[in-house]
Amino acid sequence: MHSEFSLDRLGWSAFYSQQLSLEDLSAGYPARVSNVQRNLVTVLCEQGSLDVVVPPRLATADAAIAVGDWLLIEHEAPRVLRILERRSLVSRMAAGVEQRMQAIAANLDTLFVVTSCNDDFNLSRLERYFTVAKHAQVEPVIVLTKSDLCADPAPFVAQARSIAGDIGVLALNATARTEAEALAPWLGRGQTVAFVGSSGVGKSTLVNALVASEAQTTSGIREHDARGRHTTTSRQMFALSSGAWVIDTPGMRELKLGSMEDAVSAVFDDIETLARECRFRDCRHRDDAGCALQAAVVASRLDARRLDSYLKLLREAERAGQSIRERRAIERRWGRMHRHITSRRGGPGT
Ligand SMILES: Nc1nc2c(ncn2[C@@H]2O[C@H](COP(=O)(O)OP(=O)(O)OP(=O)(O)O)[C@@H](O)[C@H]2O)c(=O)[nH]1
Ligand SMILES: [Mg+2]
Ligand SMILES: [Zn+2]
Repeated sequence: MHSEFSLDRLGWSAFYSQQLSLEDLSAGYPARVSNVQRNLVTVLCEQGSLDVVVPPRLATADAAIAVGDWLLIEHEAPRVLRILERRSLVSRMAAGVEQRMQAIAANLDTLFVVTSCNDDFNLSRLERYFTVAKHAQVEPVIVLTKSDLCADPAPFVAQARSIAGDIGVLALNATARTEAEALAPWLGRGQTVAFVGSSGVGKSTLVNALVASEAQTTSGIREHDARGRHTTTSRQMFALSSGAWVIDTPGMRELKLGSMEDAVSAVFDDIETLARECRFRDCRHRDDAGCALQAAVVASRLDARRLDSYLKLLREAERAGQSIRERRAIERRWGRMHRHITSRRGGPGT
């Protein structure tokens, strides 16, 4: 592995440099996050690679540090001063009751949504990924792996294209190094891409194929699980000789939407256009009288699956917004109470 990287090689641009004042630069230097494991963050910078400490206020924030992030690191000690504003951020609602946003990868140009030509293939799940990519302002590309394991990948490609609009769709055998070359148009110098999708679809296989020339770099990607499978356990960024950066991520069982109603609307603009014809403005598009969407389903002009997927994602995004607002209100109340108590004690925080 290279021991040092120029800022330019790391993907630095004017967008980031204009965020730093002279004061910032006398306090610290920029570095890019290549690996995140709980509170341990590895960064790459002009001096090489180092592990840095994340202060609690940054570790527990909504959408805390993600692989691909640019950080300002203190000159004096390996400590994070702040996260630079992101060009793009792929995030989801954290699993569990926490109601926090979890950052998946930052400053991406392309999101490779990986699924395989088998049971994993699911149109509604692809629409979910498109929504997350739209919200993140990152271009999604669908990669259908295991083309070699199915009799004919063409029907999978056709189905994916039917919902993809102008999104790219590729089918390939990820275990054949030469086939990964189909991704080259997205892997130019300074580009950052990430692979996301369910466990076992071939994300690491693709990353391995792309970084094949730097063999020892790839050995860190995989760890055996109890069943002897190589399953990815952390998000990690690798350099390609083309000058691009690729991020491998662990398989996701659930990609829960955050508050992103606008992204849902954009992904399903065909449905939203049609919905203007509904008789009532507050139509729920279920069994309401005069619903243009239900009529379109009956007339086979709209897929019932696509309508369900739209309604489900819209409700999920609305609920996420609601629960995030509720959580923040609770935190504000606790914050006020805390300040009140410390001020009565004559402590700080008044
Ligand atoms: N035949 C064939 N096998 C593939 C293909 N893609 C992946 N595999 C195999 O599928 C298995 C899982 O691949 P991985 O690359 O580890 O899957 P992953 O998406 O990284 O999985 P997680 O790290 O658990 O999220 C491996 O045994 C691969 O060799 C493909 O296109 N064709
Ligand atoms: Mg993997
Ligand atoms: Zn309706």
